[in-house]
Amino acid sequence: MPISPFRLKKLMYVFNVFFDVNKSGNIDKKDFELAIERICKMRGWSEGDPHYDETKKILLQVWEGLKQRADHDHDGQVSHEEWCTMWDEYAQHPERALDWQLRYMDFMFDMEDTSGDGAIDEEEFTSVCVSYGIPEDECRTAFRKFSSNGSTDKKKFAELWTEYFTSDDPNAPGNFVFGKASFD
Ligand SMILES: [Ca+2]
Ligand SMILES: [Ca+2]
Repeated sequence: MPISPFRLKKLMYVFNVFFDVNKSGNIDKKDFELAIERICKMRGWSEGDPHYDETKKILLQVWEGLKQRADHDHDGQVSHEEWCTMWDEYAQHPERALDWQLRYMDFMFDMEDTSGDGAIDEEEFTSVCVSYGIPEDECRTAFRKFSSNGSTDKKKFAELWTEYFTSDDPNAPGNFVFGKASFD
């Protein structure tokens, strides 16, 4: 069965906003290098800081994992089609999530939980999403749509994350976990 237009929109949104940092139309190592710089700059971590090294290590592992599973034609880049194929396989068996997918999910949670108290609140979520170029109003609206009680812990985040990549229901709260408030 082909991927529904709705799920395709969600997959391409994450591709464009969170992964293809240099807007080249493909995901490759360069995007991850730029993401490392950008995230560390946002958090105030310079090279030599253990947080910098940790961020770099995790994101390069994410890239290696992504490349291994998605880059079917081995050109060192993950195309739109390769990206969507991989996530469609995930949608069919979310319980068999790949290592890099879980690692990236954890990474996003930790990045958004700036205070480190084990939950993401609206301010934390908004400041990270704004750094990805999403308008502040939209981040806040999205947060309120997926977070029923004003904060989201890691367990809830994992459920929302899975829903984002698997659900065809336009009202599923997980649709909003990447800061987009509507896919109309
Ligand atoms: Ca790119
Ligand atoms: Ca490729």
